[in-house]
Amino acid sequence: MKAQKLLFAILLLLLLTGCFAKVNGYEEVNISIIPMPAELTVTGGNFQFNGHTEFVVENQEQRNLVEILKSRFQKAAGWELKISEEGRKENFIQLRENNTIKKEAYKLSVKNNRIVLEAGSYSGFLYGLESLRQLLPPEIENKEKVNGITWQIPALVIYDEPRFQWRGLMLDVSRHFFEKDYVLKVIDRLAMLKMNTLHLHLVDDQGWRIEIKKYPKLTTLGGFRVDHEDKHWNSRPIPSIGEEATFGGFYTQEEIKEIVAYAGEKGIKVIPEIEMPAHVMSALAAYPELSCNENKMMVPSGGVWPITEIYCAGKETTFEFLEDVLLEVMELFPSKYIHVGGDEATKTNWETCPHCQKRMQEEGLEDVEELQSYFIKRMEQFISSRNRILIGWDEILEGGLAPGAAVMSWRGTQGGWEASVQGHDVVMTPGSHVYFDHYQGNPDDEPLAFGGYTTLSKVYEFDPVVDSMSVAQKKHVLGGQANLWSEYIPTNSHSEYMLFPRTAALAEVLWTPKEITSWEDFSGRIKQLFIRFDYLDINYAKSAYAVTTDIKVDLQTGSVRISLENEFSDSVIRFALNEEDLNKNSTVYNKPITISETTTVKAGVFEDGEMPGKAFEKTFDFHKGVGKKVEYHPKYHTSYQGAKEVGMVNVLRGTKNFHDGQWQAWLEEDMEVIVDLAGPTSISRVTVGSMENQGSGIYFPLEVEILISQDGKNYKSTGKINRDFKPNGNPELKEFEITFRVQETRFVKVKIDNLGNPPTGGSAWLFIDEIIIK
Ligand code: TNX
Repeated sequence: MKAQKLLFAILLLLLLTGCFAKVNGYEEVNISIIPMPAELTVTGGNFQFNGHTEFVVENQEQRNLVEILKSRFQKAAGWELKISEEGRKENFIQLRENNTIKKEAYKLSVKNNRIVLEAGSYSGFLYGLESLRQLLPPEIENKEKVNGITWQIPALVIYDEPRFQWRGLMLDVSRHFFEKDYVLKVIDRLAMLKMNTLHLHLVDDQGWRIEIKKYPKLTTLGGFRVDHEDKHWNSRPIPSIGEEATFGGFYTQEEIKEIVAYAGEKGIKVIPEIEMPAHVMSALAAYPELSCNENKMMVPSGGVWPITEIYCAGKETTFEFLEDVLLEVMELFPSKYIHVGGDEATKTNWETCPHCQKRMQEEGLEDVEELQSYFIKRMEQFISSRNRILIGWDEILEGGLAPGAAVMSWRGTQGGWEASVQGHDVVMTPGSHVYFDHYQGNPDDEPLAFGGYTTLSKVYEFDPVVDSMSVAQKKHVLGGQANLWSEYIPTNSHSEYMLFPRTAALAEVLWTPKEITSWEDFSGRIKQLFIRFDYLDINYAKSAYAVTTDIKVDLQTGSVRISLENEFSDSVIRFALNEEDLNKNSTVYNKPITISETTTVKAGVFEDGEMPGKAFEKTFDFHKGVGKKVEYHPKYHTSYQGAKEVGMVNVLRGTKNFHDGQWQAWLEEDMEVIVDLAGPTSISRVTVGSMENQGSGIYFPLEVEILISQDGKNYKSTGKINRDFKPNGNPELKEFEITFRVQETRFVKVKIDNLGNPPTGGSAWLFIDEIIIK
């Protein structure tokens, strides 16, 4: 590490003095490994591969391991490299077992005439070979022979080991089913990034995905639903009993074995998740007797909320069923951890079910939370009696955590924090940083997603260890994991798009020592990885190239300053205004653009004359209210303050991402806003922007009224718009526009009626941005 820091300092010095050709006497090298190795020292010179390079191995296992490279050279260089067990003098790659090296760690030494890879474990060798692969030119990923490549790598020494032992990804294969072959592909990509855990979410309301021999209906009935894929997830009709269910699929036990074995070869453990007691309507559709009311139901085709149809916690048969299922599951998955879900159960049925009530009495349980805790504790006893460890979502803390259980913290890191205080192991998967079902760029430019906003750089900020943890607590943090929930992800290519490149950022923060992680450095390396992704036909997102804006309103002059930003640290942004074309010769952005009239801004990140991402284009609608004083009755909610006092009049419009920092919101309350135009002003139109996202409790207004006044005391109405509540599954933006004959006025009052209490219960959010006065 020290050597690396020194090297870095020298590099920086050379960069500053304008001399970059040689480093410490050695040729400049371009090393781009993700995740960044823990310690790396460039020693000068190169190792050059040729058709006579040999692999030198000690045993059959190593023979299999070197296939990672051998097969690539075969395709991309057209060489059939030999593997032998006899030593050579030069031009070889030797694998050498060294039991003093920690599990998962490796040492790689590249000299001019030889490469030696030492490790003490299977995965250590794998990771060393993956690093070698990334040291080679990206063309090594090509499926066909590439001519004219010098297959050489810089001489260096790497000592590498992971920061965390749990480097995971969860695939939700229930909401949408993904065929075995796709799962195998994901495994390859995880291995390339030195990830070691694949968590399969095999059960949820919308589909049971693993064959269980003792309960065949789980998959024949529970694996399929009525096809409503053409509709938004949250507006799919509830299927009637007997409707034809054709959409779905499941893994046979043979396929599961194949997945587990394949993953094992790549150093990846597969953790099965069998949800309980909620998220199991697919099981109840097959075996209704496992629920409290025994209602007949179908597998739902889309969103269900709240989840009240859950397993009965009173009947013994529920536990017998689950134990049988888990026995088959444990037979198939050798993993130490068995995930039992445990999240989001609405336990209203338990409150009235005679079986559950009887159980609570007999066990002396105070409430249904304690009944859930009883449920999980019982499963924990069963699982630990089989020498496995139960892991569940952080809800399993409620009502008391089972003694040997580990916790997966998803509602932030708090659950993990609490569990670690109690001495339990935790895996951090906070929605804020590693929910890959969230948007990775501006929602207007992205495929429909669950919500949220988790950019590449945000993932890079993820740290499973919370600063406020004690040393003892930190020891309980096994690592971190990203979750790809698939409500909105119906295809393989869409799944890839959500996974990459974010999984690369995740891999680095879970592997690389925190002190040497650097977003600036990663920004450069990830672009090199993109070249590999291209060769591998990975449908990765280019969202990180998007241009975003930051707007400042100058309250003195009423002008607006638009800053253009891009999350990569070294980007060149070019821009064009109004009618001008945006191209590689457009003006390079270097300071904020000031506007004082309606202006269209086009911008993009350019690299080598190309624009890898999407072009940004937005018309900033300059209007008479911009930068004017705004009075609120009542004030916006503290959770959604937008751009505060200028939020309604800063020309920047809220997007479908309700966390985008533009929206101001009111919960259940009506709102009244007064804009003071600072002097008599002629106006004839007021437009109010709003959003609906019923899945998240956000509803369009019931009424919008515009009133004007000269003195700020006496107001007269210029018009209003009324609108009835309508169920709407899609997030939607809408403008409420009121026009009237030209009026001279100083104060504009906007009065909005909030829906208040939606028919589905709870309180309605009212989201407004912006008030456009013309
Ligand atoms: C919450 S995270 C869930 C999932 C959803 C996800 C969508 C968790 C344990 N439960 O059922 O798919 O949010 O982001």
